[in-house]
Amino acid sequence: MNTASASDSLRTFEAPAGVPVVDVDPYTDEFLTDPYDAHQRLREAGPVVWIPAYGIYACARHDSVHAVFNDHATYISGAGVGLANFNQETPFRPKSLILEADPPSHTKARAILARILSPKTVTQIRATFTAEAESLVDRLLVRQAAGETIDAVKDLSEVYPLKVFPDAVGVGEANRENLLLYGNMIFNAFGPRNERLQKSAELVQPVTAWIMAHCQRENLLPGGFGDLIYQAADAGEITHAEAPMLVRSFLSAGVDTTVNGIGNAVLCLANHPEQYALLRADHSLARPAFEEALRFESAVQTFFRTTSKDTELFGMQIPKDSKIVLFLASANRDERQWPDPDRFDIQRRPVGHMAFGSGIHGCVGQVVARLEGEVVLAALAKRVSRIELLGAPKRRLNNTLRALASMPVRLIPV
Ligand code: 4IA
Repeated sequence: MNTASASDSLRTFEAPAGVPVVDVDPYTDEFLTDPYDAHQRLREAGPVVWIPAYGIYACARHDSVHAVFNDHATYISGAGVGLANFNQETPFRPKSLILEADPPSHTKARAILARILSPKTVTQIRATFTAEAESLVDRLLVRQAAGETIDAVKDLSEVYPLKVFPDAVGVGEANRENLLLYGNMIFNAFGPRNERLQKSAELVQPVTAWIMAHCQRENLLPGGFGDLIYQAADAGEITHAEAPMLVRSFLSAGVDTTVNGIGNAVLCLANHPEQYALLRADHSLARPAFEEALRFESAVQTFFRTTSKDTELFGMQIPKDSKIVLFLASANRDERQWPDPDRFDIQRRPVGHMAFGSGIHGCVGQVVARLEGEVVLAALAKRVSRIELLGAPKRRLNNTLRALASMPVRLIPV
């Protein structure tokens, strides 16, 4: 039912009485390339609307996105957080023990991941993450001085998370790029079964065995985040069969998100040189600048919930087992929430943005994600006086991620 794709263009789903209809397809190239006008249309139509092409409810305002995220008993995750309804179709992979789960099982998995990805962990890894960011930017400047053109995606925003995060998890150096192929497929799979998903699934096929192998204890270095999961299994908190599944969550959620969070942030700063100048003048703006970039160009654009019962949301009746898409990136540009929302302003403190979600499923890795973003922007601020785009950045269209394929730049050294 809900797997209708743009190719079924003649087929639409009849709107429930009283719910405003917005006739958009959030999965076309046009929408994904520049979603912001369509987001505004969705917000204008009301807090809860109907998208006939997929037969789904949608929330695009900050208040309605927040309300759904914060009522996890009514709006569940266990039926999947993408378009597919796992009550009606088989998940494409075994369900995540944390993402696609509800209390009480979610609570147990969450507690373990939250302990591993804690503020205390950040204090332990901060020096290493900072040093890696600084040495990467140094190496880029050396290569550039030798005549190379630097690509801020291929050479920076992909390289940095692929170094520090698998190091922290305890994944060996070889073939880490597989994690990017895997992430691209996972995030496409939250959308419809369109050509974009098919292509990424074909590309990931040969690396699936590598991913699954790196969820196993024997392929995880002692003391890393992955090993800590197995230690939790040794302590009886989860079973040894559950451990590789929680490691899989690190490998699914921990790379493509920060790759694009950092890529989007660098692009925002390149596009807004006066904001980069502010960062240059005050390096303590690195963290708020990353936060504002998350608001302005949210790496994760959409997530779904499924109703566990008949309910009412902002006056709209929603039947049990309905899918609701939440436009996080639209909530983050809602003029009802943010003054001048289309202005990228690193001095804004965008507390309450939805880029990490909200409520019991709010990003469990956010302290590590923020650390990565902060130290990369701070390393640039120290060594680079200006970031010049050498050509139009290219997007990597993905059903869920606001992703970049390439961004040729000149980094003007200090
Ligand atoms: C998982 C929301 C996104 C970052 C995410 C993707 C996959 C998983 C969790 C979160 O596999 O558990």
